[in-house]
Amino acid sequence: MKVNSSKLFILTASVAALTSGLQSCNSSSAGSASTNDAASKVYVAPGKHDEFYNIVSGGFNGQMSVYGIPSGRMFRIIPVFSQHPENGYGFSEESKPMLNTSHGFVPWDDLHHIALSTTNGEHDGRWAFGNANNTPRIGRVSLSTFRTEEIIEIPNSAGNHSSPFITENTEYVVAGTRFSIPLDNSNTDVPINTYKDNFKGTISFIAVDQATGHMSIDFQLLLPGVNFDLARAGKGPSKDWFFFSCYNSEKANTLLEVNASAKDKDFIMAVNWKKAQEYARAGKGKKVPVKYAHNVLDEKTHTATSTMINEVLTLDPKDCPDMVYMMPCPKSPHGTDVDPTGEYIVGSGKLAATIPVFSFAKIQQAIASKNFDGSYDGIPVLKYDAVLHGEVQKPGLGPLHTEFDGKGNAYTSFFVSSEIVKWDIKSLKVLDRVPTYYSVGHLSIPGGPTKKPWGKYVIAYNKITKDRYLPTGPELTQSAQLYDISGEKMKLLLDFPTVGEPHYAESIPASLIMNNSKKIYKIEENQHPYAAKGDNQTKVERKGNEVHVSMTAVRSHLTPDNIEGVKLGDVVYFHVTNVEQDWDVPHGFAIKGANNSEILIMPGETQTLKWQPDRIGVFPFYCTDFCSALHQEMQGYIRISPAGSNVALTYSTGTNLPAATATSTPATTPKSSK
Ligand code: K7E
Ligand code: CUA
Repeated sequence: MKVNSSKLFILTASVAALTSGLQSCNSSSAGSASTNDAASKVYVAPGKHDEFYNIVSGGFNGQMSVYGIPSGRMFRIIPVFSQHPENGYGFSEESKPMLNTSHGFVPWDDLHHIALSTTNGEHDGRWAFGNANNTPRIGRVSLSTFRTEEIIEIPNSAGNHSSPFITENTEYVVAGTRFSIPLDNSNTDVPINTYKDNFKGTISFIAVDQATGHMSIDFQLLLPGVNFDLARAGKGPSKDWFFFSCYNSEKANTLLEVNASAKDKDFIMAVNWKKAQEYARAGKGKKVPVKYAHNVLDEKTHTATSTMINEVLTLDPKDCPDMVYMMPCPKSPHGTDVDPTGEYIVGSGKLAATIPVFSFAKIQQAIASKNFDGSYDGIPVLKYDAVLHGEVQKPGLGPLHTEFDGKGNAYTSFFVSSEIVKWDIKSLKVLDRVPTYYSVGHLSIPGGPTKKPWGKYVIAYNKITKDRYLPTGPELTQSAQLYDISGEKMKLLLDFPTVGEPHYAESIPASLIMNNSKKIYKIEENQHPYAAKGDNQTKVERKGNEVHVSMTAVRSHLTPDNIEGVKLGDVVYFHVTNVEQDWDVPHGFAIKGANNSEILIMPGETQTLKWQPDRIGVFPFYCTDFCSALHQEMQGYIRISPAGSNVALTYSTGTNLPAATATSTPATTPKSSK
């Protein structure tokens, strides 16, 4: 049968009309402004890899998460400041010390900002830093293991929001307080309304060891009682400087919504950190007593240790001339961002009608010629007009953050007007704007904060999703949106849901990370004191009321898998070593009634689950990770006898002993220990 070609045309056309009709009714909300070829631009075929890793802060889930760009597929959650029952982080004996602080064990925090390490201002793929906003801490994640390796607490701080931001060669990670407070070693029991007299802000400079990544607080700056919001290091010509946005220059301690919005201008604070470092070395600082925890994971023992530190070096700008300057910035600035050349510093005044752009060259001239507009708490204030490159006029409402594409363009997020605006850094002309759905907070361009942005995409991290996804009750998913920025006009390509509340994120080419990705821990390097590197090293030992089980896990059994002679009142430590040496073969371990979680043990690693039996009986334990066809057989029992029982401590695998009737007779063939 021959089909009339004109009929075929009509049929095709009507299908097309129907399809486009469906699309537009799907997007009743202000629009799916996505382009026709959007799908192909984000499609990563099965088995193919994404071009970028996207490391995203989790906000109130205290974690980081890892996505692929352009697909928006999520690969991993990395627990940093929050316990994670999925893999036992913060529940296993080895990882618990990571969450120790001067306030004791703090198993949650609010992680807002990611900083990927750089060398010479370019991504190097070594580490990702993240901040704990609530109980001030900085965490460092290895981009080889995708695990949290270190957490350092920040003393004299409250609301660690202006963090973590890094210098060009990751010499320092900075951490600035959002809340000013009476300092830890002062009289802290003061009326809140003595804020102006008794409250101080601090910025901590945390040195990073280039070989190990280990962090130590080098010095702290003692600063006026403002709220530090965000920060960026300079780069290139400005590499010795750091820029911090401050709000509440009014120093209000109540109803900040009104009282911290009174002044027309707040500040961006410019700090010459090289000079600060020199002052610190020259003994200009003062050591003050504080208390903070420093927690480090040892790769060989797979165990974290927590050390309390009792002192910090503080620098007062009064004793250190030419170190700190204030630049007036309209009005309650949120983000402060430095362009890839290091010459332009963008302030995003949440309540301002313009975006001010400062010139580093002009800042240097103004300092040299002492072009000051008085001082703020003894810190020289530079004249606004003297340091201003210019203002972007009528950019939008509620500017928050700015990123750069390396081609002379800036992209600013606007919370109130729900859009991203592209503008030219030199001419300050607005070039393009696209809506976001809805109320964008941070935005991220791959390499955006570095000297060499990779460009190509901008990702919006939105605060509100409303009708964008299938509803899930009152609590809706958080969301990111991917835009193509390779052309003159920005084009929406994809919405993808995120976990937690995403604030800042960074993207890095996959090639800078994937080849260094760790596959296994070498069993011969395992120095865990309870490691069993083979079935012949497994054992059960009693130390008073502690019972230590050194157990192995291999496809598909746990050794030992029958344990007897444990009594009510004992505390049992299951030290499980995964003796596999193959990539992607984790084993898990869980026991009935445990008050913590399961644990996941990677090949070559030892992890410990503590278990306190609460009743007499026989308790099953099993592997929680479907590791082989006989995974379901990967299980065992532990028998708990009454406190005074004389059941001997025995353990076995495969011998089906001790005798079923015995309560007091020691087993004959199984290994026993005293
Ligand atoms: Cu979300 Cu960086 Cu805490 Cu702006 S901050 S959005
Ligand atoms: Cu091991 Cu399942």
